[in-house]
Amino acid sequence: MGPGGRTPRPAAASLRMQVGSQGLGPFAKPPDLTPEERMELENIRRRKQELLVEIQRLREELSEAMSEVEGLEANEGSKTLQRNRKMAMGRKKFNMDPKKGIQFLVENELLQNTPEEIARFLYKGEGLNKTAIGDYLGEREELNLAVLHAFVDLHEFTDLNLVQALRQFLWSFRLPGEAQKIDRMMEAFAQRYCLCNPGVFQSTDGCPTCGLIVVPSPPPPPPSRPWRVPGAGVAHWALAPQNLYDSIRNEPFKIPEDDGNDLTHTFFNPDREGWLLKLGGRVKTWKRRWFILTDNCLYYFEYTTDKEPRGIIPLENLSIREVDDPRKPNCFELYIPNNKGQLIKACKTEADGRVVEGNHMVYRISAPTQEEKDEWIKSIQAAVSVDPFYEMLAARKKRISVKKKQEQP
Ligand code: 4IP
Repeated sequence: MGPGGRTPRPAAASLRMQVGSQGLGPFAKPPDLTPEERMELENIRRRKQELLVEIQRLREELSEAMSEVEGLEANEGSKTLQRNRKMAMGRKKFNMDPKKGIQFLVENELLQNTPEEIARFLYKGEGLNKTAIGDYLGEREELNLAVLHAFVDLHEFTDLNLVQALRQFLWSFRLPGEAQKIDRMMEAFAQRYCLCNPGVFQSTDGCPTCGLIVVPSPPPPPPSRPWRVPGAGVAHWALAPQNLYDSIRNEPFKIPEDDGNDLTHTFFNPDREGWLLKLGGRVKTWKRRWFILTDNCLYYFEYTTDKEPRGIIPLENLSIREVDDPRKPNCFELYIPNNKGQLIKACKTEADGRVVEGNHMVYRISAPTQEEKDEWIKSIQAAVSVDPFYEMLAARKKRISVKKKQEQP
């Protein structure tokens, strides 16, 4: 028995019972408590009060942190937006006056003022007019000459025959009209071609580039005797006359013109575009294709100047992942999550012009650099996750949380 003849019981347990049965509100009838219990009750009330104050302080801190984060995000978002706007402005300026455009981009810290970086910017060519690129590369100033060489070095001509290499080169810009400029560019091309294909010519003089450029239509059938170019070394398969002849006959060597109707205009302002290597579906060959990401679809073309895409991959229901490939670097794949043997819905144009369904379980793609791979993955992920319903929900959620915060005392 305890004092007053009452059975002692643990104070906390007794309080829990009383709290449970009567509550401890200000108007609750004071229960019949021992002095220790009263003291403990007082302590609990004080502690409760302290906790409430602490909770309030934490709420305020949290809300401050949240608005700081939101502010930062909004700031980041507007910085990116501003940067993109300036970039678009720089491209427009470049298309009107290449030198001023580059100057603008450099001054606004959107481009580093080195021949390599400028060359990379021109080679990517996003939103740039190819005539303007050609004009810039043809200039005689020291910087332009260095950019020209860095630009040519970005082309990979290994194991291409001369016509294929020249086609690739001439599709990356429009050749200016001035003879001296053409000479400089062809000289740079010949140097690069010889470097990528050692042994094909003894010197760049032997590389008959200009001869090919002036060929307006398929040349006459080649003579049966071995083909010799003045100054050239031992005849090489890449220059076998039949090979060159066939290549030009199959696709006349026409230098593309800026007809104001190329893809830059048709696929206006795409999310991303650039050269990538794509692995075939059934037949596993790697093809270099010009990819354009726009409207939640990935289009690929043989040349940047093609009017029709070779293939179209709608990105709906697809996911993207990085993969290692033993043959190609910087690979990623488009795939169907939880795939049970389906093919990806896509279409492509066969060589005979028929449009058929694609044969891919996955699209394996290799980017030229790690950086470009990351950029493609980011852009495709962003394109895939843009769902109007999701966007609407997210906006609604945000509105509700802001309202709640405002209502809080
Ligand atoms: C082709 O190999 C190309 O890689 C095609 O790519 C590819 O079609 C074909 O895939 C593949 O057989 P060859 O040119 O060596 O025959 P592209 O159309 O870009 O030229 P995809 O569907 O990748 O476009 P299959 O699935 O048709 O075999």
